[in-house]
Amino acid sequence: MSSKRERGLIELYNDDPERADALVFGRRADKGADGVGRRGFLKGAGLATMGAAVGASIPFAQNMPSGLFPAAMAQTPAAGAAAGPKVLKMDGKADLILLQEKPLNAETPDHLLDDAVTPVEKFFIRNNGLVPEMPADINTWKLTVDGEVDKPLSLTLGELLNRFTLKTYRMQVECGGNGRSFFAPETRGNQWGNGAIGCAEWTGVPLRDVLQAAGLKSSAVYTGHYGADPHLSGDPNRPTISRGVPIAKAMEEHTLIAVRMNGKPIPVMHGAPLRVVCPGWPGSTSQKWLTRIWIRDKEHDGPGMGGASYRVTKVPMVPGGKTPDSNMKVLESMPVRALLTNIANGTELPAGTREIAVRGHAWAGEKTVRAVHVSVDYGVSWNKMTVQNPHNKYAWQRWQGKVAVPSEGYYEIWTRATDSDGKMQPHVAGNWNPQGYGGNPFQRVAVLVKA
Ligand SMILES: Nc1nc2c(c(=O)[nH]1)N[C@H]1C(S)=C(S)[C@@H](COP(=O)(O)O)O[C@H]1N2
Ligand SMILES: [Mo]
Repeated sequence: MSSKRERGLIELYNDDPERADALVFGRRADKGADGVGRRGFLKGAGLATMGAAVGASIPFAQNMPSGLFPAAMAQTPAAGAAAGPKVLKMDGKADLILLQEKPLNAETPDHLLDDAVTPVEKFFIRNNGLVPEMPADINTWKLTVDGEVDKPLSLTLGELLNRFTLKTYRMQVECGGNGRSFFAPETRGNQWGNGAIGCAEWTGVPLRDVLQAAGLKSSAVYTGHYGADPHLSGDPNRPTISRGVPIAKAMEEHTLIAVRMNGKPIPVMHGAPLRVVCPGWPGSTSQKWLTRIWIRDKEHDGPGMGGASYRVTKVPMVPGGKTPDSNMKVLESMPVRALLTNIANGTELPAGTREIAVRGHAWAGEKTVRAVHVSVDYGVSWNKMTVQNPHNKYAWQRWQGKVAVPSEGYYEIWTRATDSDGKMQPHVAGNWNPQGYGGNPFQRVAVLVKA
């Protein structure tokens, strides 16, 4: 029995997503991995029903593109919602969205990314294998540098710290699969929203200082990174993931062998005691639990370097189709993205609200962010925000501003960044590729201005 009481759409979705789908779409929407309907088509009658379900008007309904799936029903529910995605329950971690238990994968809800420096508790987790055991004496941890070098190195953690000078930079680490859930047709892998990103303060030895000490041969082309994390199969001889970067990227001053995260030893979950931080590139190049850097005379070919792994197309392919291996290339710089971080999806704003203060972060892989625009009328008009310079290269940038709303009702705040080359976030994830990398459609946050 439905009560006489008017129920909000968001509340309805949290309580009974199937009924809400049926009400709005007149049928069941397809189910995402989390069991919450995500892809449906809102048609004329549905739009009217949705307005009724919201219990308020949709002031810019006439601008809503047909087929638009309302952001209020997207993966990230309002904070504290009864239903919806699973929440990670782990000591020392905030309520991250749990995508997979084994291996452990959890992303940060957009609205928890408001800190200039992401605290460890809010930093996303992306594991391909198991978390390694730490030795009783962490100082016995060894790092080997071998391959195309004149003097192979084998250094304990203590030796590394004694021999080299530490540098600290604020730098984002973003999973190559961030935004994967926005691809249609769906691609395989964890269905990340926008939250496989964090910007921490990393302290470490520049990788180039270590490579210079080892002496790169003229045949050195690429790095190959290895970590101590056991493979899911339990086979001790099988590396979990081993990616690398061209020597030029490895020699950049910001590419670190990090020992501290936000001023403290790196937590086990984030790669203690040593990890690579290769900023601006897919997070998979930032090897955790680092034990070896193998200098290669060709592009590295460890697990995660071939096929559809961390690779995108050279020439666009038919979404959902097939493409030859020769059309695939390694994904390098991550694309531009902005997030509104001060208002959670599904927030109800007090009656009488006519102006909304908005702020968040924006970043663009190896590039910087030139502009951030916000729309509350489904993209008909865009308001320019102010964007601060990065704290240092590879640190995300703070943006902020205000947007006006003419009346009560349901709005979507759309946030879109433009990088230093003039590239803008698209409306929908483009450049479809089999494993869904580099999806960066602009972010949408639903709000309700109460009557
Ligand atoms: N050894 C090892 N390093 C790894 C991984 C892994 O599974 N094993 N995952 C990579 C991927 S895909 C990402 S996105 C980042 C995630 O870093 P985080 O868990 O500290 O957020 O670590 C990278 N480094
Ligand atoms: Mo990743």
